[in-house]
Amino acid sequence: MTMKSDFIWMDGELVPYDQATVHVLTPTLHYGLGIFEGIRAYATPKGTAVFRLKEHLERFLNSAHIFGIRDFPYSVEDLRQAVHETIRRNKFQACYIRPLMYMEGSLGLNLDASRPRVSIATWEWGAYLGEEALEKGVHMTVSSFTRQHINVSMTKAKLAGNYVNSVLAKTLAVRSGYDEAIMLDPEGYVAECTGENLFFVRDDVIYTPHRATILEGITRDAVITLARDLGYRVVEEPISRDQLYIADEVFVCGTAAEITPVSMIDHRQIGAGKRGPVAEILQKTFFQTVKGDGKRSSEWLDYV
Ligand code: PPE
Repeated sequence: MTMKSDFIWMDGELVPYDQATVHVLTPTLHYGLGIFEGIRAYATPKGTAVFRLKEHLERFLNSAHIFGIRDFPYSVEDLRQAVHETIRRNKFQACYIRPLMYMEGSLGLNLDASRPRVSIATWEWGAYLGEEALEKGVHMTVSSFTRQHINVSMTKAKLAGNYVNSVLAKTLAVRSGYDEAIMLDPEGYVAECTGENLFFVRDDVIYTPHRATILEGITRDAVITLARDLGYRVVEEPISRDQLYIADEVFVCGTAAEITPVSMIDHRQIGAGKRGPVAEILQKTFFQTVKGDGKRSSEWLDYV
């Protein structure tokens, strides 16, 4: 993956890619004091459209609020215009969008010692777990690392520092030969993956962990909505790892991962060991929607 683009938006200005730098003493580099978003824009017959841009930017501001940032300098509408401008100037038809809030000022563990700055980068990003994975599915393992306790960090905020936990789990999983890690919450229930939310299907009912310990994924919300539109019953409740082992299907979703089936968990085949019919219809409906040809497209697409 190359993350190259012509320009990166930095506090109101489009800066050439090579000049979009920060100082080594930026507090964010030392303490992980950052907030980010991951958003995708898709090519549609009516031009480039950003998927659920408003919801992503609202979550960005909510993350700052949870973290305790006072006087955040931009509104959702300011950032929406900035995202549009960044995509237009980079001439992307489809891209990934990465807004980042980082702190500038003195080093110090008091958040009030520094002030928030915002950048928005865009790049072309293909299938997160590989193109083949969308059809064949991936092999996951249940991580020995526990997802953060809700009073250790705060999972509703997309805090940069929270991702150390994800990096530990993902790196160990990949070095051990798996594609991705499933993380359990401190009580031992299934929470989410390192960068995706998780679903399973049993007897045509779709299950997903309730919101308490997870990032409230916007793709997760889209999958629940599309599944209900298709007539499926979707249940949000505590889930144990062995429920996954005996599921008919397991799949994960996220902005980067879109909808990716899981074929094996901890060397146990899941269902038929490939993409199942529920994941397939949801993938089809999801891709139709983001490309402008779904019942929910007008509600969820923001044309650039
Ligand atoms: N859980 C986690 C921990 C997570 O990071 C993501 C997104 C999700 C769930 C799904 O949320 P949503 O994108 O709103 O559906 N992960 C982002 C970062 C991935 C990365 O490797 O960086 C993403 O998909 O953009």
